[in-house]
Amino acid sequence: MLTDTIAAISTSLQDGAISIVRVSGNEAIDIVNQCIKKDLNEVKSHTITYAYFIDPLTHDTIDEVLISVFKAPKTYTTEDIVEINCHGGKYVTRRILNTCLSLGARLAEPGEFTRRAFLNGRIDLTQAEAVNDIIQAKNKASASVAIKGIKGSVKALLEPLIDDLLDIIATIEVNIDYPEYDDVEMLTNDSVLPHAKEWLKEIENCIQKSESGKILREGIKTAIIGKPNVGKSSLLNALLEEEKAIVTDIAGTTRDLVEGYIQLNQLTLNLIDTAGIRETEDVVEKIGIDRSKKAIEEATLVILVLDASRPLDEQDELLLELTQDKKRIIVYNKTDIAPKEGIAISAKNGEIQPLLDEIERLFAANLSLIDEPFLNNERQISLMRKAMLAMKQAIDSLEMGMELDLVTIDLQNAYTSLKEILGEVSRDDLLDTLFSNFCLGK
Ligand SMILES: Nc1nc2c(ncn2[C@@H]2O[C@H](COP(=O)(O)OP(=O)(O)OP(=O)(O)O)[C@@H](O)[C@H]2O)c(=O)[nH]1
Ligand SMILES: [Mg+2]
Repeated sequence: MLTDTIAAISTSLQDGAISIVRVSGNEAIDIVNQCIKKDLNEVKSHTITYAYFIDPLTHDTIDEVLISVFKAPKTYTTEDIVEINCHGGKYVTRRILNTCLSLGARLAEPGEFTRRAFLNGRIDLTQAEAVNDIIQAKNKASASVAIKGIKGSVKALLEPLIDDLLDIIATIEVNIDYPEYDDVEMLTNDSVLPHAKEWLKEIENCIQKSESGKILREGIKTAIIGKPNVGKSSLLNALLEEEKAIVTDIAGTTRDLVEGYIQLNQLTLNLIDTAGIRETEDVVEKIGIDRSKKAIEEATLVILVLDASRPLDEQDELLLELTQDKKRIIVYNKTDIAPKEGIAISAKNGEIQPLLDEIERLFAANLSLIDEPFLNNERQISLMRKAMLAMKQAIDSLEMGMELDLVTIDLQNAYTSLKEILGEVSRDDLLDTLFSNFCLGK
């Protein structure tokens, strides 16, 4: 599969100033050579050549193009790559692609260029993932994590651990296989145990940081809750600075979840306005309330809105109780008509700064993590958790005085999980799923 030449449109397919058709593989230069009056074999690598792109069958001139030539091995895929920059019309771009296909290139699958970069060993799997992350990045934090990922931050983070582990595993194996070999240190449970404990600490620390980093990248799931009419929808609108949710003085206005997202400096909030929670006979409202309860469960942050102009009642108390184990902010709304101590806002007048300050304060610790290396996605984190379990198992076995040749099985498992993060042990079906999320031409 890796020997054929692939082609795809690498820019998004709409009329624009420039589009790029990318061709990668052994035949890339020969294929494009058939469409221009110049010889790309003669041009220096990593240079741009001006040409007319001609359909070799009909001899029609299709477009005036700039052709970038990247000769193996220092290229994105490590193969020869030719990129044709054409005028960005859909018709012309497609025609250039189709000409390359008719000359023997195969249409690339989504992510196939990056997959080749990985399979050809130029990047590890976490770097390949980061390529997709940078395309998907919605805020400064996710973009900055992604670019670090592309530079190989995860590999740099894991390599010392992987090397140490391998070192001990190898030594144990030598001890077992060549007991007479006295050049190599003789390990015992007591000498391995402190290492294993240290590794476990590093692994746990890494998981914890990675979880906190996830919030920065993906945004904070924030549910606005409160009993009917306290001003939840007004608050959502004030946060979004638009009249997204309907606001009335009728209790039970919001019956479904209304969503929106905002950017607070470096934090992204994925907001959900919920139906006011109270006991009700109304079927539609009941469904809305069930959803609100679910929204509380799923939220990372709960903003509990209380009405400052009315005394707290048992519904407020119930909500205070329902949310007590969540990361939450209790705000008093309508303080324009009833001043109040605490986080006091007036959603109606757009006076919500105290709430914004509190959100930033709550997540300051996450923000300070931004410059530290951590794992970049659920796939990586769950493999790290596997490594953690294996390491705990190893520690248990060591403490129970099991033979070292049994303990190495756990150490090996931890080692394999770490290698799997980098894609050095990988399964084809997993790779298929991973790369199918990529854009065409990437
Ligand atoms: N004075 C004052 N009135 C407010 C404020 N915020 C909201 N209101 C009013 O309170 C009423 C209810 O506001 P909503 O935003 O619809 O309240 P809600 O919590 O979404 O209500 P439900 O969707 O029914 O649960 C409306 O009449 C708003 O104009 C505020 O800060 N001050
Ligand atoms: Mg509402």
